Amino acid sequence: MTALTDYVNFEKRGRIGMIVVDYPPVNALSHAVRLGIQKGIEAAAADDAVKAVVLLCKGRTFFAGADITEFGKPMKDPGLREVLETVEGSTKPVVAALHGTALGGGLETALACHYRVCNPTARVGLPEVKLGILPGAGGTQRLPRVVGVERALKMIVSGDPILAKDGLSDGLVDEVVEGDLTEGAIAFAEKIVDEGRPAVKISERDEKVAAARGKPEIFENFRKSIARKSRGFEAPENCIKTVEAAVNMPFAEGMAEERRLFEELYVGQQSAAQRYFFFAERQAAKIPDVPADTKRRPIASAGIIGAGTMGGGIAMNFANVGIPVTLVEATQEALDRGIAVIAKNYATSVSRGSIDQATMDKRMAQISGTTDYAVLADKDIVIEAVFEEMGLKKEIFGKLDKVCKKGAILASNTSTLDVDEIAASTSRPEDVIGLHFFSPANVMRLLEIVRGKKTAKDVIATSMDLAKAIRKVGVLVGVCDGFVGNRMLAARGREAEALVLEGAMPEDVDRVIFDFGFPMGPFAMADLAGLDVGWRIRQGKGMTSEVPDSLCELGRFGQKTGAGYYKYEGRNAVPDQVTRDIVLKASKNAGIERRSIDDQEILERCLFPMVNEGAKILEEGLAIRPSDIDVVWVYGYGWPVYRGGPMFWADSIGLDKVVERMRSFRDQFGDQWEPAPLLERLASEGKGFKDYKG
Ligand code: 3H9
Repeated sequence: MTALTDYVNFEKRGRIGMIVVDYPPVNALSHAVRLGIQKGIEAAAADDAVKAVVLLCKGRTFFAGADITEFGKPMKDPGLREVLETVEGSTKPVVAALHGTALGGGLETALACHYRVCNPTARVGLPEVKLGILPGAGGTQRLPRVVGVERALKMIVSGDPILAKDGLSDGLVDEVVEGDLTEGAIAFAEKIVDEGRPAVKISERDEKVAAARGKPEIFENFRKSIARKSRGFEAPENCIKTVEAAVNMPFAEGMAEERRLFEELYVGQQSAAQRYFFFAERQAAKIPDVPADTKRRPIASAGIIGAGTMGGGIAMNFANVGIPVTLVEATQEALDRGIAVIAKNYATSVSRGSIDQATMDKRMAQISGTTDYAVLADKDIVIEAVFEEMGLKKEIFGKLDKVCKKGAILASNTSTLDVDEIAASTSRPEDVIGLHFFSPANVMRLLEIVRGKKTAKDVIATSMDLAKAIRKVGVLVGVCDGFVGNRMLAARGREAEALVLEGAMPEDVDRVIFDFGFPMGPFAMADLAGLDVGWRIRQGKGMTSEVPDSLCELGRFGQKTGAGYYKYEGRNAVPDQVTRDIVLKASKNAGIERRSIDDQEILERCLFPMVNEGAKILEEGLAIRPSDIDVVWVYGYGWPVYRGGPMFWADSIGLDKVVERMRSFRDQFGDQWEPAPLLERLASEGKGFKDYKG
């Protein structure tokens, strides 16, 4: 065995040379790894006894891609493109042995090899688009030559991986190894040598790209099919252009075009934001005072109180990953209704082809229902998902305290209420935590995990793991009104309403927020959530807000009643004269002379209060880091990931500029615009939230 670099060794097994990479945790293609691969190919070339080469990785995966931590710094030679040129240029056949997830530069490396074998669970994909870039080491030119243009487009533009073995018939892999992968790869290499098979270069294949030549409609149709989903993103269009280049240009020119389009994205703001977000998401899982090795409580069964929209959606998350879940309702009728809604949701997925009937049946079989709390006695976790009323929640937690076994996690899906007060209605506040799901709970990725004053560390650690297990992204937050997400949303909502009183119409505000990249603006969102919810909360607090109150008094509760701020033609929101009249009257009643408000002011007045509220949340220690707030907003509210999140976005503007604008708004509109001390301080020191250390 020869060490080529710190992480790459060269070994020989008879006629087969082996380049063995071991760079935990995911064998990212860092400088030392790239150099090692290159040296390995050179070592094989120099050794007459070596007739073929196997490239394999130790640990949990084949290369997971380029080393993202090297991005944004000067790239040290050799670059991945050069290394892969060396690999493909080897006259001795190179066999890649795939396991785990061969992603991005990892799959590109495999495609530069002359043959590929995999184990049955290996997955391959080009997820670069999710980082705001495109595969920049030949992936866009080689993949279409293997799997065909349409399939390659789908893989490159969605970034979603596929099972490697599903590419067997296309030659994406040449053999699936059922037993030991290393032995299987060596045996395959031996076979190639025995049969005298050549070093096959994918770059020299033309058949599959030629099939799409002269058919621009393939690309036009594809563009149309992704238009809605890719709105605002720059990378998907560049990805498509690279595949067009693969079809219309010789390989070398296509590679140059790939490089040009890659560079264009790589130096852009969107890619900086998306790369930041990649690490932000992973960072959120780390809780400074909860050690990584904290012993978890086992979660093998769950109970949900309330089979309404939230309860049903939450139950689906458990059923989807095979955890049996029991719904508890006050009446049999409500229970039947709730379970019927779940069945209908799954049936829709079946009719859309996203799951098959057998999967639906398997998931439904995990879901049971009862009206009897006693059934909760043996559940590992119980999540309360009834409506937002403290009295009711306390009563339920009192009951759970009596019924649930020792060590069970007692969670509330509250979106605003004081988790400590709820916990105090039990004799075991250390077992109580907030698990705030976002609607629709079976779809939205965010889970705000609300830590009470007494919540035990193992309950926190278990909840963070649970989030991952049910395919959510958990963010730990502290107790305050609305927690992180809804508290910042309220700040935006207040200003949106003020803008409407001053001169904008709801559709003006919504358009600006939509164009910024959100899926919808605050008023369309309020219509979707139901205006009656806020109305009831205001009534409870003795508060009024003329425009939404007037809409509710007319029975306009939003989409579900066919009208709210907008009237609805199907799901289409149409601006409505009734709303306009209410708005004009409200302005008049408030003694406001309406004025024309430009888009920039709308944007800043909606989003700067969120940044300010975020700063206060950090000061109060209710979020661990600014990037956690960004994760909440991207996964919970559809903040466009290509703008990183509110805190990253504020940094990208410059906090000094944000503060300056806020001061001018303060002079115009009052003290609610006073910048938070943390924001002031960072701005005056020329820093950003990125420099905040808690
Ligand atoms: C690319 O390839 C560009 C080329 O086309 C062109 C070049 C010219 N680099 O996610 P996990 C870290 S772009 C550096 O928690 P899992 C991650 O931060 C790349 N670090 O594990 C974390 O660190 P920590 C295209 C990376 O099991 C740790 O590894 N490839 C990289 O849930 C564990 O990660 C991608 O976009 C990386 N490439 O999931 C793939 N990847 O422990 C990105 C991970 O300090 N990676 N880390 O928090 C993934 O999708 C997942 O990590 C993976 C494992 C599925 C591999």
